[in-house]
Amino acid sequence: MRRSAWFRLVTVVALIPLLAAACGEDDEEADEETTEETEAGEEAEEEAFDGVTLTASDYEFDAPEEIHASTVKVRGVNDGAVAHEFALVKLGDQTSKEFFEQLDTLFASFESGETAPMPDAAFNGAVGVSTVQPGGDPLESEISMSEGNWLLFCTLTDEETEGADEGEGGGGGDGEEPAGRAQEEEEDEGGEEEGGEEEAGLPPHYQLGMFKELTVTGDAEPSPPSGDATVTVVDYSFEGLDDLKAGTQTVVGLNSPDSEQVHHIVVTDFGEGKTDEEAETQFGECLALFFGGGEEEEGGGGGADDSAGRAQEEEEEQQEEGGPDCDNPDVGEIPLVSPGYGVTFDLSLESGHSYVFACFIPDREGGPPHAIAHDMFKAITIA
Ligand SMILES: [Cu+2]
Repeated sequence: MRRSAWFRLVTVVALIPLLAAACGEDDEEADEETTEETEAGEEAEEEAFDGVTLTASDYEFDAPEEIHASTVKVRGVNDGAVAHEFALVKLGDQTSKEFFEQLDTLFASFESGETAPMPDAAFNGAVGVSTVQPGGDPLESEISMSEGNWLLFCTLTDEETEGADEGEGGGGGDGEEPAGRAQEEEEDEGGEEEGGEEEAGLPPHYQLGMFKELTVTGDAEPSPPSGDATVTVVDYSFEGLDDLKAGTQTVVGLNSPDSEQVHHIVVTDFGEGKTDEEAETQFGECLALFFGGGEEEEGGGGGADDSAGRAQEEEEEQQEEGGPDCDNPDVGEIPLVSPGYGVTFDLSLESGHSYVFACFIPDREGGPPHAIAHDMFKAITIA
């Protein structure tokens, strides 16, 4: 599971089954290998890496105080016992305290169903490195930065650690486990609505002091990183998907300087034998299933609860009737990226599979995610 609260921060709880993450066999094997490698050759690896290493532990960051960049190679290393992410924003005029107050307000707003405005700093500059599980393979990425004061922080709670809330976390694709997950999520949501005895008590790691201010020197403007292909997001569409190929590639996720909104990318594998149109239709049906077309009405107490329960019942019914299959693995993601900034991520695509690229971030003033409000999703079928 490689979801992150900073990316997901705007993703309504009910949508989580759609994003059921791919912590499949490949990932697990990779993690195991890495653990061995790490034990064997950690020193050598670190010397070979010519970028900036950001090291997370429970609950703090070790990172250089100063970075010179307009693009910089970063590596996120997790030395902790729980999962961490490496979110970065440019503070600009804000203090970190002001930023975190806005972030607290935003997180609290998900409980009410009325999404608060996005924090101002997210529009000055936002990039990052995804979640790294404890003992997991360090993630490397080339990211855009620009001159100024930046903040490195983690918004995950301890429950984002693999196995913390979902046993083996298989994601192999068979139907049983995702249904169990959906049930869990529903119960969690119910718990929060009714007084929140469980996870409502788990603080995001930045509230435990897991943040660090960094000074970035260099150019005033960010430069795009380079990779094998570039997927450009611009309010509110995806460009460049035709350049993606079967196999593993380094993809630049770039938010166009022409955008006014922040975006992210979540890539979901819709399997074999579909056309782009069929995959998009299925994705749209899943969105409708989870959001019920009534996201504005979900604010009122039991309303969200009922609607989540109803969505799940509908999903089960539809699956029995051959309706949309919404348990599709998430195979790639980039964090929140502000206009003009980019990050690279590794993406492995299979020939014949259809993949849907989507954005779940809301507009600056709040509101539903772009996938809902602006149909910000697009499918590509790999030759
Ligand atoms: Cu978006």
